[in-house]
Amino acid sequence: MSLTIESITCWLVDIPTIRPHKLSMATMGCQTLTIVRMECVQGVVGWGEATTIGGLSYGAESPEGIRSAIETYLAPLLCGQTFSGVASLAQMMNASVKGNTFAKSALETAFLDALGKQLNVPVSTLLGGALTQRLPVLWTLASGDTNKDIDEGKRLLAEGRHNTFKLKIGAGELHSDIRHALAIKAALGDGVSVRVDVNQAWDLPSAIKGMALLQEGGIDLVEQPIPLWDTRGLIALSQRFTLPILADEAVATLHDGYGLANGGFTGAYALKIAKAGGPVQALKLAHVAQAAGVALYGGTMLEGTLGTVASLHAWSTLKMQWGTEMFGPLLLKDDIVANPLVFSDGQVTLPQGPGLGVEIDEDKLRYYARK
Ligand code: MUC
Ligand code: MG
Repeated sequence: MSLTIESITCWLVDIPTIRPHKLSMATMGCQTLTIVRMECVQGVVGWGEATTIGGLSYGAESPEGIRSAIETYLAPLLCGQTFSGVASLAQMMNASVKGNTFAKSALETAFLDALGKQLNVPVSTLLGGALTQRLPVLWTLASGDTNKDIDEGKRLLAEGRHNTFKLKIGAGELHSDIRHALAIKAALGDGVSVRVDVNQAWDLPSAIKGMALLQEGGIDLVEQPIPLWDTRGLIALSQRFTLPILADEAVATLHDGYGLANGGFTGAYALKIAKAGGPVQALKLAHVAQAAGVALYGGTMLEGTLGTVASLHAWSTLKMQWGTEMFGPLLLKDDIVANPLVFSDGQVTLPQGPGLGVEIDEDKLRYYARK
């Protein structure tokens, strides 16, 4: 079984968010999905997606840069070539294109979707087989206003949609950010897990102060408190506090995961298909973490349904000690799919059809595509 890639088409799709989403480095009012359509000579079509957050403020690839890398370099490289699977696809992309893992992730996803359709199996089957059909999903409270976040959290708890929350801090002064987090924790109650993501905003002394207060206030997990380059600091923090650390920006590939674990990091890794270069590449990092006894968490770059489902197929093959945050589609006012994901009881259901199991609404794709 193999697939020959005939053509690759790329769109930038801009979709407004349901409310401003405030992170330490940017406030989002819109998300841009870089959508890829991969047509194969065998008659199957695969779809993939890459997203980042806040233009170039979060990561090294912008939506426009992802599209350019695909159209200028990766599509000409891959079109006309035959691949027996993701291993040879990744080998060819990596031999000619350094980095650009977001662009590679969209292409690896599209290839997996096409291969699953050709073989009439879900992508999860290609990745080892799903251990579960429903995965836990938290929600991020990040309106930028403590009372609005409390109201939103209480409403989602009452609706039963989520029972775990992540807060975005780091944009404000340390003590006011801590007050914000602890006020939300106190309002939502003891039975509700509340975590914070600092998105690299603190230096090491601030992180030591902040983590002591967060630990005492009952916060369950602190994500990427210090800059991604400070791996020594992250390891030291992970050994100093009982409050666990989730490494996000600091751990993109299996090599990062190996380095941190080898240096003595305890805690968890946020897996993201975009950071690693695709679902299969993210699973390589997961397996390094498993070998080192580091816990796992299913992370998002706030993808729409396509990227979220691609991630879910990969995460479904793993035991995720810290659950997932695959809520991206719920943050968007609309999407380009005909069959939206089903979220309920703090969980999301993995689509069952061949490939990703996602049907594209091409009218919506045309409507939202950047002209
Ligand atoms: C991040 O750094 O984790 C994930 C959830 C969310 O609200 O933002 C993203 C980015
Ligand atoms: Mg994060």
